[in-house]
Amino acid sequence: MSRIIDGKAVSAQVKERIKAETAKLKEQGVEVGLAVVIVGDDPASKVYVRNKKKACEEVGFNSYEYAMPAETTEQELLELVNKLNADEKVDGILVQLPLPKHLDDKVIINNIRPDKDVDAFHPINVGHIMIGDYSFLPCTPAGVMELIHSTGVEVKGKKCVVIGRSNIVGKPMAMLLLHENGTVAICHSKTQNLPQVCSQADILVAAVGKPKIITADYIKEGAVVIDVGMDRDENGKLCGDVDFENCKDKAGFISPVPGGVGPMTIAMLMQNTLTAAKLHKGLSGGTDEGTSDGKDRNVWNKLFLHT
Ligand code: BQF
Repeated sequence: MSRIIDGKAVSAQVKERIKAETAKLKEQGVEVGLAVVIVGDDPASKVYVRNKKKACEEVGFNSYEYAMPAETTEQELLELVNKLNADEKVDGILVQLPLPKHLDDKVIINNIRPDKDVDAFHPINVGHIMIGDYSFLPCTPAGVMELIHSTGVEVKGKKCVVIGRSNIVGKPMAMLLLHENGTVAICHSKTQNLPQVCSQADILVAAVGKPKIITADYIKEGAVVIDVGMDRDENGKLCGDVDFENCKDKAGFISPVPGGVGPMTIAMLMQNTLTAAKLHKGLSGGTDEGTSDGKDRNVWNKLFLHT
């Protein structure tokens, strides 16, 4: 029998904590600002940007939206980024990806000030994550870690399999699991015997980008299954990489799509923006009182500073 992991509920708790802290900062005259830049009119990107703006309102941040036309040139976008880099009201800068084809993500990301890079995509921040010494969390992987923590299952010593090796999800995901002393394998399109490898995992994180390809034969009885997919099924309906109905009775815990990882990604973005504001105002990164369930997870304690 499996328990369904409620990403909406966990994200609401995280946002409540951020909201309370933001209100306290406001009493001290400190405000928190996030700039959200969107280029073009990709419908999915527009939804994501709306979700981020709404979350800012919920927690009490100022949000500044910059909607640029699809024809925006690299120079124009870099000018905006430089303006935001210099703007003291802006603690975090988020450039919504993917960008239109004529724009190079890498060039844009490399020009965001690392201390405002709340997506943690700048090579400086990627390096910090690799080393395990960082202030900005990789949003989606950090959200996955929070969902795993919410199950009460400890990562230490467990077999963890991450399917997908993107710079945004798979690679940093593996690092976070490793920092918590998991034994981690990263699988991808060239992996041989994928179902057999996955079915050994105590913790399985699917970030493939193919609808419902993970079926019960990939799952170890009782495993924690986290679905990062944002796919469309044959009817055009939003679904994940995991065939939820097929897997839910075999998994011990399973996250749904929607309402699993997605809301957590947004909550972690809020967390990073708060961290950026505190760093900019010379306040500490937070208290060091440990995680929400009081368990010591070395690196995590330093990073994600629950009160
Ligand atoms: C939910 C994203 C792929 C590529 C670029 C809540 C979001 C999604 C789902 C959301 C995502 C996915 C975001 C749900 C932001 C997550 O209720 O299940 C929130 O807004 N996300 C993004 O900004 O860029 C992406 C996925």
